[in-house]
Amino acid sequence: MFTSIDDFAAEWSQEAKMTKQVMNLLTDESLNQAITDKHRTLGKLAWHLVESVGYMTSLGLKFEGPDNGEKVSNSAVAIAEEYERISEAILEAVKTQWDNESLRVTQTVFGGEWNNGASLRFTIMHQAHHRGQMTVLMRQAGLRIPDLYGPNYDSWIERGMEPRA
Ligand code: NI
Repeated sequence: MFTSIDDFAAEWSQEAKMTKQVMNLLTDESLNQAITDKHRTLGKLAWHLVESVGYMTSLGLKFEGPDNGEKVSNSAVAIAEEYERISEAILEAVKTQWDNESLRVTQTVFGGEWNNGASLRFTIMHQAHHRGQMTVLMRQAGLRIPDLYGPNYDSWIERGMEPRA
């Protein structure tokens, strides 16, 4: 959990930057990539990262929610733009509407009692979880993936190194 708004702001900025890198590499065609037809497509996962931060309004934060999903969720560029907007909107909302004391306030979230600092931690972990799923589907769709927490297969090769199996 977070006990400091500044700590959240720093970490969210880093994480959102990585998510933007991923979103910016999506193509319209790749949005239909799925492991099986029973699972979420790459486009649905990307849109989920935009839409799901909307739950933070139930914590009392005020910011403009995602644009109509129907309209934008078929366009990789539109998803990336909407992600950029909403990721900045929630950062601004947390920085201006909460303080370090607010992070200790407990609220009911998804049926459990979470303090707001834990909700912010959840928001980051949830995003990292789905972003990881996205990179697998991107690979399957033939897209290049960015280095996130370390080099990937392609960047090992570009550096003249043996990719780690
Ligand atoms: Ni989710």
